[in-house]
Amino acid sequence: MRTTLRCTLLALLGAGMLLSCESKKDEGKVSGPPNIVFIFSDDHAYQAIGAYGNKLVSTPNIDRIAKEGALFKNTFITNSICGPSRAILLTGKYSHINGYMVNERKFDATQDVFPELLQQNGYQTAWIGKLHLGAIPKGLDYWNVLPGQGHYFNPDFINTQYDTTRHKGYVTDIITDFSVDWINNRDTTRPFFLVVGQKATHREWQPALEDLGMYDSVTFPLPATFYDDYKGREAAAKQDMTIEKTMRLREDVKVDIDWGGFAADFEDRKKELLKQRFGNNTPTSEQEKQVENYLRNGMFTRLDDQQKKVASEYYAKISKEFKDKKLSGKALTEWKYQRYLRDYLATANSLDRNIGRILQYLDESNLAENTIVIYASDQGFYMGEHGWFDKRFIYEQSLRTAFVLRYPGVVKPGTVIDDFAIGQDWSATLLDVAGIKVPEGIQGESLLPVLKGEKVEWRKSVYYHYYEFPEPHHVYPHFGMRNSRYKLVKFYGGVENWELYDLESDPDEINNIYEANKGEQLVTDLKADLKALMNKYQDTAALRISGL
Ligand code: SGN
Ligand code: CA
Repeated sequence: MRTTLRCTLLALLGAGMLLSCESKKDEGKVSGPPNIVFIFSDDHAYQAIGAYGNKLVSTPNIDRIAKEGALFKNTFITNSICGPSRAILLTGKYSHINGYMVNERKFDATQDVFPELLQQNGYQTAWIGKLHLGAIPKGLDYWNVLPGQGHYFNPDFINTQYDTTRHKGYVTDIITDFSVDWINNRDTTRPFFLVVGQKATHREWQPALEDLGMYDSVTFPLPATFYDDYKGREAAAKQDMTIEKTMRLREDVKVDIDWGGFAADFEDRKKELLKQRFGNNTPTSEQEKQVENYLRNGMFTRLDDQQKKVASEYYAKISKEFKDKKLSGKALTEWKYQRYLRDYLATANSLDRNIGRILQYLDESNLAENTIVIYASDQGFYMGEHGWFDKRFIYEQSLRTAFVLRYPGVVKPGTVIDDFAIGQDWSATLLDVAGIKVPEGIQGESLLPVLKGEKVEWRKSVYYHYYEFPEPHHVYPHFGMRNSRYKLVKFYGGVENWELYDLESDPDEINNIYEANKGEQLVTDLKADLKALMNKYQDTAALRISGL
């Protein structure tokens, strides 16, 4: 039996000095509610993580969390884009209930969110880094957040006083610095809840300078579905998120970077980007300004001369290679794919390194024992599967997200969980962990029994509903359900068909077997399950559209 005694000297106004001893240790578990560090990244694909089976990358710190705690193999984000995922985390509710269905809207910040319950129960609460909700939710004592998507280099942050300040450096490092500082300066007599909202690995995948080129000697194998022809899948055929066509040579692949923001083709670039973002709609002057800012100030022009020197030397080599090779057709697409993965994974390297810094800080400050550390991505992401980048579809790579967690004394090291988790479960779980009753309205379940290995009745299927259309990636709205074997999907809003996959015989989801099974009992049963889920989660709009 080990005993840890944490003592804090508190200067109490008018009461002199008080010695407060926070918690006692029993059987390896510190008593009192645990601290919670929730590291939430952006677009970090589970396929890009060692613990999830990738042998070509190195993610020792995410792997460490999994090894010392639990790895969830089947966690699903039920509306696979950024803002909606964060709204799901905060509210524990589906998008149609919390109202945040598509990106770039204002989150209804008057609604209940679980950090407020933690706060009311003695926790100090903070959100640092990417939030992307257009509003600050209730229940946070402190925030220092990126405006919108934020920038990789020398990013601006908006703090609790609503002051915007530019900070020199690389965003993942800075968010980690702020996080460690906040923990360091907290009130040590109370537990804390901190979201470390990382921007990495969002498009345009700008690695930290020290990581540039780290994967250049690796040739990544093409996924089996890289040259998918989308046969039998009308919505998949109509998207705009392929490496071949959608991925930009300049901003994404970083050929011929416009370091000054005033390249001769500025007007053409502006037109192209406006089209990609706003389609055929006439953009408002605000939207036009956004795009101009993005081109002039967005990615590369923010770097100072020293940073620019390092990055431009590296990317000049890339541009030269590109020109020398005179690529076209498949060779060009495959070259873009390698470039994409190299920058994406190098960006992820800094993410993992900074997770390591947080783990190390917790170790060194004797906080590791009584702190739950969660690492999760806001959704999955395509790494060339189906020829794509981005997310949105109910298909596996974007439906499923990385989720590992360490909870010393409660979760056995090396736990692997197959049960289905959804983003809505996070709020329920963390309230449960803190000993707070989970409110009725939360649509997720506490994962604590599952984490403890208790035998419990658990969900056998998951419900999904995606909305954002047409821009930016022309993915038609759809809803559906997935169980351990089948996935049933209904597209609407222009593409009106159903899709059905047998994940056992077709894990890549390329054979839509809906038509072949339309009259069969299988479809009747799956539709009944889907209907039950729509009723359970009160998605009346989907019920109406489905005709079920
Ligand atoms: C931007 C990106 C899109 C991406 C969305 C949403 N375009 O619009 O590729 O899907 O963000 O991402 S870019 O030209 O600005 O890079 S999310 O993670 O915030 O949902
Ligand atoms: Ca995201």
